[in-house]
Amino acid sequence: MTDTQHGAARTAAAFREVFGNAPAGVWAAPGRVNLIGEHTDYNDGFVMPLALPHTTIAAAAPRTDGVLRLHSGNVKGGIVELRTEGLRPAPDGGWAAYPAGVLWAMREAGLPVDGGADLHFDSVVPTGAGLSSSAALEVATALALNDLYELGLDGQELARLAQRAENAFVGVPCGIMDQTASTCCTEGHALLLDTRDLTRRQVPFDLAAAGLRLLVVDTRVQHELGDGAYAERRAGCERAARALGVRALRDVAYDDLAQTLESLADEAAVRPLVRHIVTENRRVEEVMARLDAGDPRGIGPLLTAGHASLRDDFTVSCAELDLVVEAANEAGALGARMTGGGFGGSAIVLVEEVAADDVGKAVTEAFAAAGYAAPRIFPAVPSAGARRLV
Ligand code: GAF
Repeated sequence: MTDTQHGAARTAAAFREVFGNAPAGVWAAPGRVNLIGEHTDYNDGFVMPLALPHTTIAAAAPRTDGVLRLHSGNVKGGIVELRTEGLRPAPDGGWAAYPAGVLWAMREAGLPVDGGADLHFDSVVPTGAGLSSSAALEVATALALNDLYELGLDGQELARLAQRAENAFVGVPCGIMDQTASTCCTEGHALLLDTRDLTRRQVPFDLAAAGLRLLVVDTRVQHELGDGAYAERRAGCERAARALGVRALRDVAYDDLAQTLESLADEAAVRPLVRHIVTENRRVEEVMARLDAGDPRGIGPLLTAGHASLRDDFTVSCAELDLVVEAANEAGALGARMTGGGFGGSAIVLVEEVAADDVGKAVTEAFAAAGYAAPRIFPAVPSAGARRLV
């Protein structure tokens, strides 16, 4: 039995214990890291995430009485019981707001899910680590309801509903990257997504074959997207787009950047935000070009440049993330950057496979010397997107 099969059996058994009957099915949805293209997804730009092997597993059964019962193996507090008709967006709804929000978004879209469901979740996606545990929980729910109610929605449609749940029900103004990564990534690939028209390209990303490894370094600094700083960056980008008379910052041409920044005389505060988004979209294109040219090592400096831009222009890094990048590069990494929303969470480090242990050790030592708690380090193996297990 594989780990995932074990996980499915365990989650199904837990469902039986909690709800007293067998689930109708078991589904898994992964967390992600983003290779490049950060904070571009709410600017109609480009992103390139890959799914992690870490998943949230949902065991579920349909109901007919309009009740939604939610239970998590990761959270104390027992069963959360709600009425599907009574669901209303409410701040501070706790973990249950994510799955409840998905059912709410489906009802809002006119989908026939009124009967409700019983859902039990088990997750190994680290929470608060910038690895999209929220999206994994939403997508596992969406996939389960899609099958239980035979809705026939595809991965992108489910991702949109999951994003709507997070935006309108949970109250986090995130973009579409994390939910799409969870539904649409495939094993051995990074996913190039144009967040304007949602066209996707699966980009082969076989690091092991190239003798490389991508490390995730979880700083264990808890990141919290709902705390306002993310919304502030998003509002700043939207203000800049309005001031420039473009639909979104994606429409600012890289070659016109200097002129564009100059034209923002009355909005000097948003200049660095514009510079980050425009140069970051360019870096996604350059990473793509290097990978297409069979030069995965060549993406290293682009990752590090992306980090500098997030640190200095977008100001969403923190001391611990900066230290990962600095220590890893000093120890011989090919490149490194924070990944995800920032303000804590995780960084990714591209290394030669033979140097991976030494680089990891150097980062851990640098953390100890700075008086930080030891980071958690593991390889990011490009894995499958959300799927039915049983
Ligand atoms: C978070 C958000 F949820 C994403 O939509 C994206 O904006 C990311 O931060 C930054 O690239 O993960």
